[in-house]
Amino acid sequence: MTLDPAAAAATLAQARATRTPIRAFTATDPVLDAAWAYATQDHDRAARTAAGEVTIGAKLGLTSPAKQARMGVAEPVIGFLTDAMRLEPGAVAAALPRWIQPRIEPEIAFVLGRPVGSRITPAAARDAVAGVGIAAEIIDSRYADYRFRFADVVADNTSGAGVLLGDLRPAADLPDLTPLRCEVSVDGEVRHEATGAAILGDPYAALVRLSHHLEARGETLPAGALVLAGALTDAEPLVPGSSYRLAIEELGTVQVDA
Ligand code: OOG
Ligand code: MG
Repeated sequence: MTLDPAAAAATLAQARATRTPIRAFTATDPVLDAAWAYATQDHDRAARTAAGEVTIGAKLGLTSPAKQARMGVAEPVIGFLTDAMRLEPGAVAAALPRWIQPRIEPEIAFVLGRPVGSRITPAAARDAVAGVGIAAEIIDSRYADYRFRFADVVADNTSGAGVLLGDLRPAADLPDLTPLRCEVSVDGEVRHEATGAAILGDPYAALVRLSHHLEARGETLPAGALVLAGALTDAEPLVPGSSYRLAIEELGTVQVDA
């Protein structure tokens, strides 16, 4: 019998609470599929909601070639964001002990201007966004050494751990996000570069993809919800004492001292 999603979610919650990484579920049960994975993620979300966390939006992951190649999973994944994941850049150093193996990665963030719950076109995706900005996502896989397959990482809420949001700009001011250059520096040295096109050819394509997911699940994100389109580049480990500068042309920077 396939592993019970509720049991898997409890195992992941325990790993998170005790900062003890676990082995990927697919290592012993290779047939675990997307339905199992999202069911497990839903249990995690229900437990967090019961504990008082509020869903504030959604995140896509593995939407860029850099991330897909590095993580060995070539299929985008979708997770949820809660208010407890929002962090100010100055709070990261103090938060480090709560994570297992945190990494930081540059993202394009959207704030919805209208609800999204059914399939939309790329043009409608642009129209649905009120604000666009840079975000730094902190990921923290609950699987040892980030070794996972598609079903594992979805079950683990796509490694979600924290979100730092930069300033927002009106989306109407930036109709084309594909040429915007992104740069990630660690201690003043450039480590990663990409452009907006790294995200599925166009960051708005991530919102289109999310709309398909929401429709299939009968879920709607309200106006004001936050959406992360997925990292443009590979992530960097958060090392205590190091400083990180994530910049996207026209969108600004997020600076973090770990
Ligand atoms: C999975 C999470 C991927 C992204 O932006 O690509 C992700 C991982 O890399 O552990 O959030
Ligand atoms: Mg990410």
